[in-house]
Amino acid sequence: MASETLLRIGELSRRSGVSPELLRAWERRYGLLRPERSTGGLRLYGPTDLERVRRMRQHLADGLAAAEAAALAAGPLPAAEAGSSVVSPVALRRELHDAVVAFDEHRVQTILDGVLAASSLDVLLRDVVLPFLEDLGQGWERGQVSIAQEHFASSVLRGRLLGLARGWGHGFGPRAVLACPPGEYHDLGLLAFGLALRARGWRIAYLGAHTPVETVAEAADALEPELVVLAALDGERWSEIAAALQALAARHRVALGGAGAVAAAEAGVDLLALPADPVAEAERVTALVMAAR
Ligand code: B12
Repeated sequence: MASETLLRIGELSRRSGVSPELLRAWERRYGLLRPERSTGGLRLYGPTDLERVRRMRQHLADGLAAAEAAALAAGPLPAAEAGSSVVSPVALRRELHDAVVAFDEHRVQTILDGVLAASSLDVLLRDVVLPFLEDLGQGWERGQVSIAQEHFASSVLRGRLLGLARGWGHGFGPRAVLACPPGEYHDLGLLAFGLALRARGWRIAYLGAHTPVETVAEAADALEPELVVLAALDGERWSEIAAALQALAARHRVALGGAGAVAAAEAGVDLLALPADPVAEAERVTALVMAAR
């Protein structure tokens, strides 16, 4: 197996939410995990191990005794669960779609676990989650996806992204303050942007949806971030807050993200626009800020 798909125990613990001590105990007692060894003798775990841990947790949550849960979790995995490194993003999005229309949260998490185990966060965001959300919106427009299914999908994905965001305020990298302007509740793109920045070493202060500009300004004055980003899908959001945004931009480096960003200039707000996908824009602003440092 390619070494980049193998995880050390700390990373397996982070991705699965199970402590390293408990992972070792499950490996020792039940043979749940089957790590490979690095040349230095370190245990390295693959996507199948991650999937077994996830199944173990699920069986325990369903009330099974540990030995029974481990016997089931260590059994053979269905082909699609045994690692997704050979599955295309299009196929994964189709699988996600099927899981969502069946309201199968467990399955959604399994697919995302597989992507994370087999590739990177950038791939998860850029090639799977964000295009999946767009497809979902189109399905909803065509009447193939119900509002309930759409809300279910965005809630599960939002929860998962926030889980991945745990601890993103720590560290020593450049700091970003992220928010959506008043009236804007679509924050998944902004969340993805925060994660992509975090993967590039940033510290994130996330204020989320529907945030007054004055509140963003308070946070920015307190934190002195390298970058403040407001994101909106709707280009109408800027005109009412144009003056407050310009005042903020006089004190901090401010950029606008999301599909609405390009309309800001028409509303008299002349700020750096980040209209492309969150991963590409995270790469761009990281280069900008690093060059300015
Ligand atoms: C999930 C969703 C919701 C969720 C949002 C949950 C959440 N916490 O984000 C909920 C249920 C709350 C919701 C509510 C509404 N929604 Co809605 N929603 C969607 C859906 C299905 C996905 C949105 C999404 O996250 N897409 C993923 C993003 C990342 O993709 P994107 O917006 O195309 O962004 C691209 C780039 O702009 C960039 N990007 C996006 N954000 C950012 C941020 C930064 C910093 C950067 C750098 C880049 C970046 O990345 C993307 C990939 O390139 C879309 C369908 C769609 N086609 O997008 C409808 C959609 C956006 N919603 C729509 C509507 C109409 C609404 C409601 C008005 C419905 C209602 N009647 O209540 C409300 C409005 C709420 C509000 N005032 O904001 C319309 C918007 C039409 C329009 N252009 O104005 C859409 C397009 C559905 C449709 N086809 O009609 N929605």
